[in-house]
Amino acid sequence: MKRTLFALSILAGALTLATAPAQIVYSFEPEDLHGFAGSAGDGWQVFRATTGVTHGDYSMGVQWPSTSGGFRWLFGNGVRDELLPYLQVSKKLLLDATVPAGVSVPWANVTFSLNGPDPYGWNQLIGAVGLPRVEGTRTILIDLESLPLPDPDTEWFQINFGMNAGASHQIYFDQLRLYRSDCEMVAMTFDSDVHGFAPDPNDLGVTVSWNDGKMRIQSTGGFHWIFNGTVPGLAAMVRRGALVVMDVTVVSPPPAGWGNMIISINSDTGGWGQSNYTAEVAAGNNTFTRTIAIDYRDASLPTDDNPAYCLLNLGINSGGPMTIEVDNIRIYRAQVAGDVNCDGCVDDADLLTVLFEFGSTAITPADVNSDGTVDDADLLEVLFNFGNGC
Ligand SMILES: [Ca+2]
Ligand SMILES: [Ca+2]
Ligand SMILES: [Ca+2]
Repeated sequence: MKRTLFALSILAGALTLATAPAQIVYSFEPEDLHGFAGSAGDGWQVFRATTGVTHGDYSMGVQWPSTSGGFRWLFGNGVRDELLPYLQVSKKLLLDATVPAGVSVPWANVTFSLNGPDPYGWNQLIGAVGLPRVEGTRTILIDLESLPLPDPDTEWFQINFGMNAGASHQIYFDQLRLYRSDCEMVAMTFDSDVHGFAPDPNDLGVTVSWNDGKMRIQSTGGFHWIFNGTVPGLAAMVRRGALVVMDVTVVSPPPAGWGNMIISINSDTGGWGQSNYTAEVAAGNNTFTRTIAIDYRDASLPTDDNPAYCLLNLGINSGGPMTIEVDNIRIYRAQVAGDVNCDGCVDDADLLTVLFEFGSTAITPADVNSDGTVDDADLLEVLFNFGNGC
């Protein structure tokens, strides 16, 4: 086996380097943008763009009417096999969303619907996912676990984006892809305590308690920091990650129907590292559990793996009293080119995975360049990046 790998490494000079992770659902490369472009009108624009590209050559730009915010559905093209086989692998997706320089809005979010012929019909997500409000690229997590899938032989099947913002906004989407649990680094499980999380002692508007394996947060409404969650190794994890991911249950929804969360990572070497991304938590009168992610790539982080302290702070905000439970906080690893198994290091294990799946046309991370086939090009990309992150 080693000899085969060595022989292949000779071909590495011929490699055209691609940095895409596998398992991409939509890259917004084709002219028709998977159908979304047809949904424009009334001042809304949907267009192929070169801003905010994170895979390939193009992204999909969405522009609200120049003088207003508001809500609009953008409908997908209904090509079953562009979407359904992916959701059969994972009903959690990631999507890159970019706000260009000079654009900002008070709030922005997106909800989703899966749609097919009756009796499957219209299956809409409860609640929404926060979109970036200010300049920068953020990865959002779309948790569709609560939605059913249609029969595999359904005639058509589409994903629809319900766009909403508090003022005229501009967003560029790229690289809708499968969320991979392989990329999670487990940080806090709340099996026996709340990992140090507590409100400011002077803040009487919120309480934090351990409740049967979860952290329960009861707020009287408004904004509150929950400070100082930590575990050994947290600094090393956040330095290798890009998203804080957690399961949030709305136990008692706020009467005003909205609740959200921000984070700050605090360390002696990185200072107060507050992210500007806002995750939507509550939605209407609904009680439900879903996985949220908060992209912290803009936050200042500890400068080494062993600072004197590294803390995670949660800032929750709601329109009136709200009780939520938080569980299973993990850090989603940032992509390392060529790292097939997403353990952060490109080594023999990644090469072997590609070799074992050589020739496969399945949806698999072994298809490193995401072109639909596991072949020489994928092996070469692993070889070219061999040793990265180790
Ligand atoms: Ca693209
Ligand atoms: Ca690896
Ligand atoms: Ca490939």
